[in-house]
Amino acid sequence: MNGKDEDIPITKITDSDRVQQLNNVFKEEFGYSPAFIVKVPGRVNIIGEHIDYCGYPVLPMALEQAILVAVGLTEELELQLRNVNKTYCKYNTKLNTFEDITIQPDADGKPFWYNYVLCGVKGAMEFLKNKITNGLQIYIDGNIPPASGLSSSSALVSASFLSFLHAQNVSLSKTELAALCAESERYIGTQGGGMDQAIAFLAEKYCAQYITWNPLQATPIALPEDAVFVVAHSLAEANKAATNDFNIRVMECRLSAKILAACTGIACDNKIITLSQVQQTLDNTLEDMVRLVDEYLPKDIYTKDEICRILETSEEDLDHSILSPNTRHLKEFKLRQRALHVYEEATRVENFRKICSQKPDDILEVLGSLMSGSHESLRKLYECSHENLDLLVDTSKEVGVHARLTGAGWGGCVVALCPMEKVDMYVETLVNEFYVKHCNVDKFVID
Ligand code: ADP
Ligand code: NG1
Ligand code: MG
Repeated sequence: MNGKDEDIPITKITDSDRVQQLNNVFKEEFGYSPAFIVKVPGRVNIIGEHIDYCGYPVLPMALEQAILVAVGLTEELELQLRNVNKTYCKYNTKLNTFEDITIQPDADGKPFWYNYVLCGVKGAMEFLKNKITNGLQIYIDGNIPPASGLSSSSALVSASFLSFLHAQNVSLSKTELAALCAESERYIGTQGGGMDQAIAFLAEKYCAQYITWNPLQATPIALPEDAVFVVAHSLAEANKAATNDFNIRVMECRLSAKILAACTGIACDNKIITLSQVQQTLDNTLEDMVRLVDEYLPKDIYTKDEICRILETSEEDLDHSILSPNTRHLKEFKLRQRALHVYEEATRVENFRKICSQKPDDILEVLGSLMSGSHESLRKLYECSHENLDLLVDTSKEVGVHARLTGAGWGGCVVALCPMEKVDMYVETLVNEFYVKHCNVDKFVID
């Protein structure tokens, strides 16, 4: 922790301070102490971006920053929400059935903060088939930077789901919780994979997790001891449910999978919607899949008409069997670029994992190059970067540090792999060359 302005005393707020404060504000508001407190961490994804929803493994690790939820039980079947951060308004609602819980954004299409809590509650009530015995009074304290690719949304959804379930005296395994929370978060409108909820429940201290799907599994990966993973904010926020950018990418991947399946002779009545299902069905390597993308998806842009022709389907069918409500109006899609990113990023994840266990002498350089490759692909093929993210990555490169955007992108954070002995120099460079020069920031808290 450093402070540029030496006069400002900066004290780190510990978890137990936060719990104490939360207990106090809960008691002030509701007149009694909470029955229990739930904590769910944010995460940084080391590598494997925008491939979880295509069925490919990812490599995230949990952060210290977390959502804390203090819960009290009521006989009345109602939900009362309060937030330590007063920019997040109070919210109360009756709890009837999960079907009654509507999750609507504001007039500008941006979700209300409490919609994420409602996702968790709706999902839990659906799982419980509306058989609930307690209402909840909830006080929330979060310190994961919101809308920054560090999974504040999933920590909030997952903490709400878990709080609700525990309040009804129901328990589930961690993998069941992760899968149900991933489904619940889709009520917000984004068709995400399950990475954020998986790491929220399956993280372990001091390692990343290699997360695989069907069945959901997490394998701890020890990262090099002389590496420091620095997370730096681009100072641009991006709420994923407020635009259709995220869902467009998910749909483009689904459409590419459908076309690759059709062109390689996989039966038309198949249920294939992910690029990994195509690979598995063909029993191909990832390299083979890159070649198939070149062969069968040669164009930069595909029109909806063209896609319908290739898939021998109607626009109506495409709209309802593949596309999400907020992407049905689109007339053009980028398929080659997105599929290429997915297969190559999946390859980078495999290589990253291999290198972590082989531990070659130049391990930091090799892992770093994979992270740089990931960013280039996200910038050029997936088009989900942001000028500030690119600037952070380029600034890092100038001092020999590899960095990449982490999370969905369009803003948020980068994660950099920095050799331990370079950390002070690296952080100072980011402060001077990015935050001061480009963002006019002159006060810092570096955690
Ligand atoms: P992220 O990359 O952080 O997951 P999302 O766009 O998916 O970003 O979700 C961010 C949204 O989650 C915020 O705009 C806010 O509505 C909600 N959120 C995050 N943290 C909190 C918090 N501490 N309290 C209330 N709402 C929060
Ligand atoms: P963020 O940026 O934290 O909201 C999203 C998705 C992940 C994953 C990443 C990109 C959700 C809840 N999260 O994360 O599943 O696809 O983008 O790798 O949809
Ligand atoms: Mg999110």
